[in-house]
Order: sequence, then structure tokens, then C-alpha cells
Amino acid sequence: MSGKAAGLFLLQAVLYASVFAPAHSARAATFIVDNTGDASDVTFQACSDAVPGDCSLRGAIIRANASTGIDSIAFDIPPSDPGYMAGSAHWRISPESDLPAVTDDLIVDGYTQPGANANTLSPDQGGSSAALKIELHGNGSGSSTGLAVVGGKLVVRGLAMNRFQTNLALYSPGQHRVEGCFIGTDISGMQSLAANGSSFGIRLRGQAVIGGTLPALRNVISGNSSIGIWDESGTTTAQPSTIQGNLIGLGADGATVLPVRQRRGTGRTDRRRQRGLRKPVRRQ
Ligand SMILES: [Ca+2]
Repeated sequence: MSGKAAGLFLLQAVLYASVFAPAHSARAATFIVDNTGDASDVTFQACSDAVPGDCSLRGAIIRANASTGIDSIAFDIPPSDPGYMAGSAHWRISPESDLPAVTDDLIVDGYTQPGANANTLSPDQGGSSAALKIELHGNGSGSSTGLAVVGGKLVVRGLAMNRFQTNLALYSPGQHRVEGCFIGTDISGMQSLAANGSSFGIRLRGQAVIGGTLPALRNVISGNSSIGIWDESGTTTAQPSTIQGNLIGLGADGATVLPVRQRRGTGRTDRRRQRGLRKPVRRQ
């Protein structure tokens, strides 16, 4: 091989390698939940955008856990789905058993469901105008967990979560984010829906940003019978969590104190908390 030919061969080899070598960063995927079913059957893990009815939330979590990179779970469930609640125009997902825990970086975004809209009201304006469309509804069992993350970072947006003993379990180091959710209430944010016995809104063992100063980030965390936000991280996290701009103990209207069986706070306390939290609230 002449020097010129060898050089050309080397150039071709480099070009081939650059085109066909795997990317350095893992390619993230989006799994679109298109039904409220709870089957663990592999047919509900297909999550093909072109095929209706082949992606349950359970199936999407299984797929996302198996996919490296920051994956996303979106929602596009039709009104013909049996889980559609016509009176409130939303979709209820009722897991028969705990969903698989999230083990890898994941974004779960309920605002992707058509018709859902984030809150536009500031804390000074009072309540939350968020219109949620996806409800994760537990069976009331005293040992159930709604959404749990045990590995990676979880961003959860725009979900109503209720009737689980622990609605949201943030157990890995994080940093996690919880934005624009209703935790412990129905889809309207105005009715308490606690599990039987003790129930917890968020159990936090890592670091998280819960809410924020922008309207779209504010959560309603109310109706949980034992503890709204339980920070169990102690001194193990290098950075403290931020809990800011949420409605805690109040309905989405920003005024109604939602009844809970073991509520410790007074209405006055709850309204004070509504205006901004600097420390985790262990009791509501
Ligand atoms: Ca599909």
C-alpha cells in the first residue's frame, strides 16, 4: 500500500468510526402512556407511538428503568379509555399493586396529557389554577406507595396522587423535583383522599426541590392524614432540600382547610404556611 493509499484508508477508517460508533452519552427515550391499564404484560410495555393502547404507566416505568439516560414518561390517553372520569374530565390510573420503583433518571410529566394546564397564580394571588388530568389513585392500603424512586433523579410534574399510604417516595439522593402536583387530594385539589390509617404525602430521604417561586411549580400537598412532607434525610444530604411556594394543608383554592384525621395544625397555621415555607413541615 502506497503512503497516499494508506492515508486514504486511515481517513476512511476514521470517518467510519465517527459515523457508526455509539454516542458517548446514552440516548434518552420518551414513553407515552396511552391507557390507564395496570397490566404488567409485555404488550403494555411496547410503548410504540404509532400503536394505541400499548403503553401502561407500569409498562412505561419498566421500559424507562431499562433505558439509560434521562428518559421521559408522557401521557396521551383518549376519552374512550375505561379510566376516563367523564364528570371531572380526567383519567384515573389505579395500580392493583405498587408500581415498580424508579431506578434511573426520569421525568414524569402529567402536563403532557391534552387539556392539562399548569397554575398561573402567584402565592400572593392565593390558590392554584392548575388543571390536572392524570390521577394516580391508590386502593387505600396501609402499606401502599404511589410513585417511588430508589435510583437516579426523579422529576414529577402535573400528577394528582392520592389514597396511597405514601403518595410519593423520594428515596435516592436526588436532586429530585416535584412541580405542579396535587398530593393527597383528588383531581380538583379540593377533596382529601387519604389512605386507610396513616398516610404521607411525600417521604424524602434524599435532596429535593418541592415547588418553587414560579406559579407553574407550586404544589398542593394536603389531605395526607399523618404528614404532608416528611423529611427523613437527617444530616445525610450535603445540601438541604427546598420547599417553596406550595399550598400545604389547604385546598387548591388557597382558602379551604382540607380535613384530615390527624391534622395537628390550625387553620391559621396552615394559611401562614401557604405563604411560603422555609423549613420542611413534619405535621400539617
Ligand atoms: Ca402507544
